[in-house]
Amino acid sequence: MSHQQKTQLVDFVVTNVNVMTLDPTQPATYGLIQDAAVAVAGSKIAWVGEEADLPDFDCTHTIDGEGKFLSPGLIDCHTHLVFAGSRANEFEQRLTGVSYEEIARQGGGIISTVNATRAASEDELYKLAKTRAEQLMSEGVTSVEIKSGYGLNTESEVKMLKVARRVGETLALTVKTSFLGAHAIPPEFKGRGDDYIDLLCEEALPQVAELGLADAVDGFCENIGFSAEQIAKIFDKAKSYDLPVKLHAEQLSDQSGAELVANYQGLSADHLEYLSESGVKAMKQSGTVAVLLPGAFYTLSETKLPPMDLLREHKVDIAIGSDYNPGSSPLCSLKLMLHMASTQFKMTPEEAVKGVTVNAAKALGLTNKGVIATGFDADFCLWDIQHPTELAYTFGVNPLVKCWREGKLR
Ligand code: DI6
Ligand code: FE
Repeated sequence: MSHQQKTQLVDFVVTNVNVMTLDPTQPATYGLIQDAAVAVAGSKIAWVGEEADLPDFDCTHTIDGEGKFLSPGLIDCHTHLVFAGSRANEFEQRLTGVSYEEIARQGGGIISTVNATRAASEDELYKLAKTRAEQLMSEGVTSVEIKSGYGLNTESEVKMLKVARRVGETLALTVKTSFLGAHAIPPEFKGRGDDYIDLLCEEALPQVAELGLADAVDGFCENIGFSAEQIAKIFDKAKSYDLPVKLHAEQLSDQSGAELVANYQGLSADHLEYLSESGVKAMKQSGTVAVLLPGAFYTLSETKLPPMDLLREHKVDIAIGSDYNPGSSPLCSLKLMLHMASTQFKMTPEEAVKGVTVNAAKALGLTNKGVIATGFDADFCLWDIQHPTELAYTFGVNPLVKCWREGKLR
């Protein structure tokens, strides 16, 4: 065909692949299109469909997918990957029967990581965070959410968020940041939770917002964290800066955190082992995503499962995150979470894969990621697997062959 007749200029085409589009408009499981091709122009997907229908693009660069599987780039929508120090000692304590809550009440837990994180320089924190981000990337993660929450004063919260931003600026990784000042009461505010909330509302959050360091505002609504009333104050402040909210809710007990975050049209409610039916209904109404965190469930030897049947019955979107952190989920692998979502939460492998693609994108407000469809960002992974379910079925092998983020091979 002559040059004039060629249609659109694209940068490359991946041919001979089975594409797990995860596009809800595609009827097959995983939105699968077999014997497919994907064309990329700049940072965007220009076309996807059966290879037999591939338009005659003006393109010199073709990549043979060798019959392998292509999925959207994976999205880890809940991490605490900026921190210093280690909680190995607490791991040993918990193995002898001391609970996570007891350790927190004794001044360990989150506060132990706060002490180490406050003492670390921005460069030290960056080095630690970069290594962890690269570990996630090695298994196909192209977008990640990173929370603050181990600073617990204005200066150190700002430091953490700057580190998170720097991870996004220096690696081929999309980073969404969340301000989690309301993660725990710092030692200097012991017994004065309301005063600490005032500091967050009057000083820390305004500074973070003015510096543009947060994409969302998070909190820990729990007996060992903050009450729903205290969290509501932070959420009101977030609203005044037009920042979306999300919440660690119903992790250890039912505090009606899901209803609270739903009232604020929150992006997500996370953990949710103790979620009630009224919480589920509120989340459905507001379109708040249920982010389930099998790593924390597993590490804390939790036995109460999130209400999977209710979430399904009410058609709440379910996402899966690593919750990577030094206390309750020292597990730096989203692939492991796919496996655990299936084995522990009895999610189908397709539900689990949706949870780290299309639904994780929704949880982060990433409207142009999470599916392979025309116009979306060209974030995708080529996997050496024989069936899409292998992404959840295996662990300890890394079938990732190639990974593109916004049209560029990493
Ligand atoms: N719930 C969690 O699982 C993490 N934060 C939270 O509110 C744990 C954070 C930690 O233990 O360091
Ligand atoms: Fe968390």
